[in-house]
Amino acid sequence: MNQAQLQQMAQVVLDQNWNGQFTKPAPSLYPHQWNWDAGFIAIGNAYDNFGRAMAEMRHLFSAQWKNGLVPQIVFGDDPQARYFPGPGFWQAHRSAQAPEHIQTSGITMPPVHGFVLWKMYEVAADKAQAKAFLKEMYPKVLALHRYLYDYRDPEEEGLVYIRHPWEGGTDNSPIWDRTLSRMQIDRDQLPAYERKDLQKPKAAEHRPTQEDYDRYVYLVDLFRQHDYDDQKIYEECPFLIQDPLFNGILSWSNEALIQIGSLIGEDITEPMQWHELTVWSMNEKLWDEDRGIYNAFDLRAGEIIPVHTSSGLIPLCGEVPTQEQAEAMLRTLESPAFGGKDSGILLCPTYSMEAKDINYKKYWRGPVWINLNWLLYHGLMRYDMTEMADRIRKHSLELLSRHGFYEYFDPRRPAEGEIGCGTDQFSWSAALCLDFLQ
Ligand code: 9YW
Repeated sequence: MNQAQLQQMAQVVLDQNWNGQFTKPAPSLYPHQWNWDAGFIAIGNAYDNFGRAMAEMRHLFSAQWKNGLVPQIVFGDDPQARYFPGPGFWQAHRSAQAPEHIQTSGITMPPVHGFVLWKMYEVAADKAQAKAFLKEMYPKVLALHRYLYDYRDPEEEGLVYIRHPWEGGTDNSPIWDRTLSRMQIDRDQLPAYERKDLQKPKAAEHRPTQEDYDRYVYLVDLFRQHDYDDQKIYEECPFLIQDPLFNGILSWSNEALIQIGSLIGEDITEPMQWHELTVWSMNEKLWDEDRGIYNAFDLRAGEIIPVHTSSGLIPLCGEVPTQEQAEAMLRTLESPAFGGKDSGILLCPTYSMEAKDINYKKYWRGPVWINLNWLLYHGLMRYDMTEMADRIRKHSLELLSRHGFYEYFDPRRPAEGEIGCGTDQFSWSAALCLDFLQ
């Protein structure tokens, strides 16, 4: 398939998943608007459909909570939509902070919006229109970051915690295993629930387990019992994790807020302070000198989580590491753990291939995800590591053009069995393909 054909097919996926208000991440599995998906999708649309990219971001931020939180899911009104947990389970209206006119979940997601807006501006054909859009959105993204620093950084370290695996965007990442396993769940005490994500038996095998879902549900139930009060949740929640992917993305978006604020003549004192503190703390607290990667930190247990996943390499995109640290990260990427050099695998597995429990088909526990590849690509480019960046781009395009716009991929190029996994027609795979093709 040539580039023009691939581009056209990616566009078809985005068109088909657009419902007039927002782009569904996938036609049936994910029928609502998801937070970080919306950002990646807006980047893909910015090239040929700037109006839709703006509409996507406006729809997401129309559901921003009064305290600044931008929800993980904004629910659409399609009565056919089948997804658990729906608005009735979240009961976000228990919080006085939730918007009245639209239904949302009660958690957030990695704050991609700052760099998404900057990227949209960079590619915009009509700069005056794009600048006006930045002016409109800047205070909203600023309010989101302010929420994160005010409510999710209790020790004022500049490191934001997530309180649910879904907030991290990497639902069943091995990073969470230990924290989740400490949670003793009494199934009789859990609210009754029915999963809707197991309709397709093959894909169902790769999805998070029942034990995972019990814990996801337990946490949502805890949040709603506390009416989504951040302070009370902080006091009670067994899952409080400072994740390098979330904080690396936050750093990139802080930087973008500084760029945007400077361009439109806004005060940039806050993003400058945030940026400095977050970068400093990530290097002080999360950097693993021996292994050349960033770790996560379990705030509840007070301990480092030394689990080797590609999330620990994402801080490259926020220019968190020094040149020397970045070179150590490149060596990590080239090592047998991630197979970046001549190993024959497709980059980049999400979990160390040296881990005993890597599973190349299981969601966030091994497979390649296009959004993480895209973040890594940009991170490497920031340090002029063009050879590895190009390899990641090339591998991403090989996967997409040979196998389709799947949700995630088996990196081993297996002769038998599926390489494309999860749902197909996955929006961010198509959107970021369009960006990779530019
Ligand atoms: C779920 C929509 C979302 C992504 C997440 C991904 C998955 C939802 O789908 O979570 O029900 O599993 O893990 O990152 O935003 O694409």
